[in-house]
Parts: sequence; structure tokens; C-alpha cells
Amino acid sequence: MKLFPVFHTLFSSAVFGSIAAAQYASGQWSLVQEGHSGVSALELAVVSETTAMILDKVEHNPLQTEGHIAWAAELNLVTRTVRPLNPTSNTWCGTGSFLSNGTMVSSGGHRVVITGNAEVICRNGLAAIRLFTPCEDGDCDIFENDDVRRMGGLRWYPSSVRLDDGSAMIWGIIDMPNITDPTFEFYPPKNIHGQNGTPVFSQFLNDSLNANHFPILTLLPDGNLFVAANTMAMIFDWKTNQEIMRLPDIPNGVHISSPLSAGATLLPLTPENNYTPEIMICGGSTYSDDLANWVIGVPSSQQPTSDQCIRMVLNEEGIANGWEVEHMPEPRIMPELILLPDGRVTIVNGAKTGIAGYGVAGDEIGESDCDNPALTPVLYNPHAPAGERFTQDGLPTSEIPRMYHSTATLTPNASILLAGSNPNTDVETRRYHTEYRLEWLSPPYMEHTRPTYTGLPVTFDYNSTVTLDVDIDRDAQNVSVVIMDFGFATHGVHMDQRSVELVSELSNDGTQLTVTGPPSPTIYPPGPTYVFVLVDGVPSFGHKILIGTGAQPPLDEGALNK
Ligand SMILES: [Cu+2]
Repeated sequence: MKLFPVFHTLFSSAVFGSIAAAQYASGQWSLVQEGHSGVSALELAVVSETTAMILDKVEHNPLQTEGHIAWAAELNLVTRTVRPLNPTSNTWCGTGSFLSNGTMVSSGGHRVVITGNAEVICRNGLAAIRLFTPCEDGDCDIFENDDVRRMGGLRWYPSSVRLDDGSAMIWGIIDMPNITDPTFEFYPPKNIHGQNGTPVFSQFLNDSLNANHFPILTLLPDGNLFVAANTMAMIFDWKTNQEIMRLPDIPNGVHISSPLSAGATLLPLTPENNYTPEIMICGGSTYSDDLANWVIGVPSSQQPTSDQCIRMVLNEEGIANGWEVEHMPEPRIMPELILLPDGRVTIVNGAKTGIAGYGVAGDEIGESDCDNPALTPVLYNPHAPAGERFTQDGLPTSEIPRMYHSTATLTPNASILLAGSNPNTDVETRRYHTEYRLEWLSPPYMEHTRPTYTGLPVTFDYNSTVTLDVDIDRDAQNVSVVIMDFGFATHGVHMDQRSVELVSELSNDGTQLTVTGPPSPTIYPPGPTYVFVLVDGVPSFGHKILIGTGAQPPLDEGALNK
């Protein structure tokens, strides 16, 4: 911690760079329903300061494009209106990560299963690579050309993670009768591990079958990956293809990946905690993943889910200490864990009973395999004493179930967007129907006068400094700068969500804030970020920049052309 220089004698004890000690903004939470997504928000990612991308599966959505139904849209976060986007393959249950140059790579999907006019123009998305370079002028669209860009593997329910070299690594997993493909690959492709641009077998994915869809992936500050799926977790060195360590299993037999989905996030990395990673995973289910339990008609939408939240500090001492087990106020499957700029975690969406999916439960509701939607968010304060970290006090209850195929994300103005839900094959009007209504969940800090700043460059390189002109309350006690990756949300999994506090120092007159870029690409991988200046728990608007130089990730032409 650095003490505030002489700014005002009364406030000379103001503290910088200290989320841990921050006072959280007081006031009321609010929940507003406004806008429609046009397509159901199965996948969701903020792509610019004013826009988000929404990907659905091909179904009979109200939004139309070029004479057929749309299954992708760009949402304007300000006007809360949508325009259609035009992928050419089915985005049904794929993943997405941004690259170092700011381009998003969406990967995986499946064939079209509905009947109707979409079929003739939509390809199977199992090997799809879709590239999207965000814009704010309504003029960008998804680039997709199967002839020049496609994956080496077939991937349905994959996850992805942006690496410290600015490329994306895509893990898993098609899991259909007689086909499993427990592999990973890279985009752009690499000539690595004896595989020139083609998939690399993963022993971990093989070991963690069956319920290992959408594995949890996190880049750690030492450059390794944390990987968790089903009841297992490991530390993995992607550069050498070595499993560094198999971590203790998820406690108490809880499965944590789809279709027994938990939510997960890396807790904020800060100078105070020396950028020590700590992972948190909440919810899931103890329902057995034995294949006999997944026969149509066998599972129940009333199957209990888990209220377990677990944390582990991912260093030698933390791993030796094992998982810290806590309990949410309610059990949940498919929760979304959304990091707030103030370092707390908001747990939203999901269901209290059942499993993720549709069309399998013997007592399905409509087609939903889950029931009892979790309608009230939970706020988690990782810095509070054990036993006092969860609260639902003052958090607004929604009337909209957000269960299978729902999503949520933080937005640049620091509110949370809740979207989607459709546990059905096609657009459905019965309970639980296809959901297009959007909700905006605002933490109490949204009520306060927000700090503002100017002077952000387009790119911000490691260990470089920028000086921002800031307009903050002269009574400020606590000023810090946080960069956030809002990630890519689908199925309760949040690819690449990350919060890193930067070292910063306020000028004596309180008008300029000198900020030092992140220490290394393993602490924040090169690529898009949103920069928040926090003053006494109240964040500014998060302006978007690229961390690093904005260069594209390494390109191996040989691997690319395989
Ligand atoms: Cu899905």
C-alpha cells in the first residue's frame, strides 16, 4: 500500500491500489428489464464499449436477416437494440476467446436440428472457426470461410482460453454416441507437441469423461493453465504438454462441468496478493455421471443440486492446504460467477434442481431438464471472514428464469447484463419458454457519482506507464485501477474472465493518475481489456484498450494450412 501524498491534510491517509481494504459503495441494488436480444443468448460477450455479441443455436428466432432467421446478433448496450449478424454455421454450444489483436475467435458448434428455411444456408459448426473484429459503427460481421479457416477437431461443448502469447487454446469435447474427442488445439494453429496444426490428445479430458463438457480453463500467472472438469482438476503446462500436477478432486463428490455445471472464476489478481492466483468454483451436482444415468427418461428435473463453493490458492502452500469449502445460501446448477470491479463476485442465473440440458429428464418441464429457477442473485465477498461472505440481502429477485442456455456478463458501465434461457430444441412458448428479454442488474455503486478519466492510449504495454487525467471526489480515501476481461459466457462457464489490479499513483493535486501496465502477459494475456478507476468502491466507466502492442498472435503458416 502506498500512502497518499499531500493532497489535503484531512485525507493524507488515503490508500492506493488496495481492493482488499476497499470500502464497498453503499446503497441499493436495482434490476431493470429492458430490451430484447432478438436471438436467444446462448453465448454472450461484450465486444466493445457499446456493443455485445450474442450467439444462439439455429432456431426460429424473431430476428431475421437476409431472408432467413438469424441466430447471431450484435446488441447495442446503450440503445438496447440489436442488429443481426451472419455466421454461416450453427453456433450451437461453441466457445469464444479474444486474440491479442482484439479479434474474437468463436469456435465449435453443431449441425442444424430444426426444420425450416435456415437449413439450406447453415453449415454444421462442429469444426467451425469464426472471426469477428469488433466495431462501433454497426458495420462489422462474422467472417467465416470453411475452406481457409477450420479446426482440426470436431468440437461441441468446447472451452477456450487466451494464452500469454495472445493465441487461443481450445479444449474438448464432442461427446456423442460412439464419438469422443478428448483433445485440444490452438487458434491460430501451432506446430507443437508433434502435431502440426492438428488436435493433441489430452489424458485429462479422457480421464474426466463423461460429464466434462465446457471444462474450466484459466491462465495462471506462472504461465501454466488451471484446468477442471467433472470431479477433477490439474495444473497443465501447455508449452510442454505436461500435466504439472493433478490437484485434489472436487470435494464431496460434486461434479462441476456440464451437464452438471458449476460456475467458476479466478479471483482478482492484485499487487497486494502478489498476483497469487486463487480459483473459485460454485454449484454443480452430485448426480452420478455414469452413462446409465443419462438415458432418456432416467434423470429428474427435481434432482438436488449442490450449494458447495470451493476455493483454492494455486501455489505450493495453497495446494497443500487443499480446497476451502463453503456453502451458498441456495444450491445451484449452471450459476454464472460475475466479477465486479470492486473485487466481489455476483452469482446469478441457474436452477436449484435438475441437470443442464433438455429432452433427457423423465419429468421434463416442457423440454427442460431442470426446475426451480434461482431468481435471486448472491453477492460473495472473498475478503470477508469465512461464514460472512455470502449475502442475498438487498439483491433484487427476478421474475425471469435464466436456466439452460442463459448467460450473463459485466458490461463497460459496470452493470451486469442477464440474458437468454431456452431449455428447448427450438423456440418454445410453453414453460420454460425461450427467453429474449434482457435484464440489467445494477450494484449500489451505479447510484453514486462516478469517477471519470481521460487519456487512455489505444494499446497499453507491459510495465509501461500512462498518466490519466482524473476527475474524482477530493474526499477520496481509496483509489485504484483495475483492468478486466469480461470474457465469453456460455452454459455457466465464463471463458477468460479476469480482473487484475494495476499499480497506480495519484498526483499531489489529485488530478492525474499514473498507472503502470500489467507486469507480464501471464498475469494479463495480451488482448482487450476494460479499464476501471475505482474511488472508494465506485468504478468509473470501463474504457476499452488492448493490453500489449495490439499485434496478432504468432502465425505458423504451415500449421494454418494443414
Ligand atoms: Cu448447449
